[in-house]
Amino acid sequence: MKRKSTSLVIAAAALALLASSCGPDLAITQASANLDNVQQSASFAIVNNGAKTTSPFEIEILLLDDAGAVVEVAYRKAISGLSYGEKVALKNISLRHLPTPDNNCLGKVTQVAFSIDLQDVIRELDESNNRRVAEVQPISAVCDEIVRFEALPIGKEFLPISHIASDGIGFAIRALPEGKGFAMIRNDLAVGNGQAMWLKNAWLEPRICLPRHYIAFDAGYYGGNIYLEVNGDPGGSPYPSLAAVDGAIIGGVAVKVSGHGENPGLWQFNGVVNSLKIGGQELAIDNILFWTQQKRML
Ligand SMILES: [Ca+2]
Ligand SMILES: [Ca+2]
Ligand SMILES: [Ca+2]
Repeated sequence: MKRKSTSLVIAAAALALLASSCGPDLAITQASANLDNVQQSASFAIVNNGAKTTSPFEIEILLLDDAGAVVEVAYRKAISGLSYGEKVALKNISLRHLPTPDNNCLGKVTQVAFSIDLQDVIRELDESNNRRVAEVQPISAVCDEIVRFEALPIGKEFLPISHIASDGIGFAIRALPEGKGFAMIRNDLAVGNGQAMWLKNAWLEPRICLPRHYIAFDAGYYGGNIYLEVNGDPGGSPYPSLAAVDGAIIGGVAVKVSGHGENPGLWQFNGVVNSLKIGGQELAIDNILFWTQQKRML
């Protein structure tokens, strides 16, 4: 009995070896989604387990409802090809730009589907390992106060003191003590989606006229000092690093921060915010959520 199972294992291994010598096999090694009231992001990692390099192909993330219907195409990327054993890992892809009143703030999304080579342009040894589905809880947050910075001109330097507006929220740009400050809209950063706000020795001050109970945004820290002022309290500003800020209570508001330039994260302000200023020497920001409901988020 034991000999038989051993020979079966050997035969299977030989078949696998033979098969792997014949072509590529793209496979998903990680697929996860944070899709809730606070975080909307996904991580996706793939590998080529076959012996041949692939030609270009696409990867895709779809948001689906209970019936499997597509609510939004969340992400699509062309991969130029993978050689044997080569991996691609995409961490914390932001989906924070997607909830809109038109799609019911993604309130019907219960599944996130990750696919490789959906058009099947690559002939693979195994076509059955190219899709994974993660279950998620539907979002119950309102989404009409997200600042996406998509309508502001790219590349223009907003010098202190400038006043700009995006998605119905006004902002003042002010100078940090380090001087020669400006803010600029860029579309060449991994932070957020599309256009993002780049702070170079500058404060970004949203004009808040009603108290907010939670504020969060995508962020990438590229170095230098971080300045914060919440409800008039500067806390320990300037903070020399993300670690120095994370977990701070400033103006009675709990602050959590993460995310460097190449691996963006989320900054969260949990508590009653009547005024907020965010200052960075090299800091990118996008998809700012201003939450008005009196509901604990964390
Ligand atoms: Ca495959
Ligand atoms: Ca295929
Ligand atoms: Ca944006």
